[in-house]
Amino acid sequence: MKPTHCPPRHVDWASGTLRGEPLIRKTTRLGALAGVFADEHAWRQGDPELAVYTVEMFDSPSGEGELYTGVTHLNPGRVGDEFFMTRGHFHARREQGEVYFGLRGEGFLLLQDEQGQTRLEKVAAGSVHIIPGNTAHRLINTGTEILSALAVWPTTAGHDYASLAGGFAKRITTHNLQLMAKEVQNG
Ligand code: PAN
Ligand code: ZN
Repeated sequence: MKPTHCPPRHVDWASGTLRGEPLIRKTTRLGALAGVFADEHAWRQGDPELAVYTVEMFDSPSGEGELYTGVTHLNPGRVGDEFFMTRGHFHARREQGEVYFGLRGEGFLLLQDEQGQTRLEKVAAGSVHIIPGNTAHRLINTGTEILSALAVWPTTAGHDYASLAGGFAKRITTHNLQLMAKEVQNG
């Protein structure tokens, strides 16, 4: 007897494009990222409608034990001398972790614990990033192409953006074509 099967959902590994239902898509534009970039003047000069990143994810049942799967597509670009990045967050359920997989482009995953200690992991096609619980996370695109990363996380994790409203303790900028990492206080 032939095995019966359900058609699976699908990810195109090269581009991160997801196929399958139900799919949710959300684009975050420059105008929504108030307070995220250090150079407020440069941020105000930018086009508020400019797409910075899009998250595509398979919707999942909410509830303990369920998982979301989604891809973040982070465009290349800068605000002043700082690279485009996601807003970044702790999970509302602090103890819950997440796994990111680099698909294309190049950049960093910035991790920060509750004591404010930061660390950077290089993101590129094939990189695997195990984000422990109690750790805030932000993607930064330091390349010239779209940075795409697949993520899997508990549907109960939620997002706590407010705890880092003052900013992460590290910023990645460019100066004379050189990448710079700068430790900062209160963003
Ligand atoms: C990701 C992020 C996604 C967008 O799916 O939500 O990269 O970043 P912000 O939520 O910080 O805007 C994730 O980490 N989910 O938990
Ligand atoms: Zn997360």
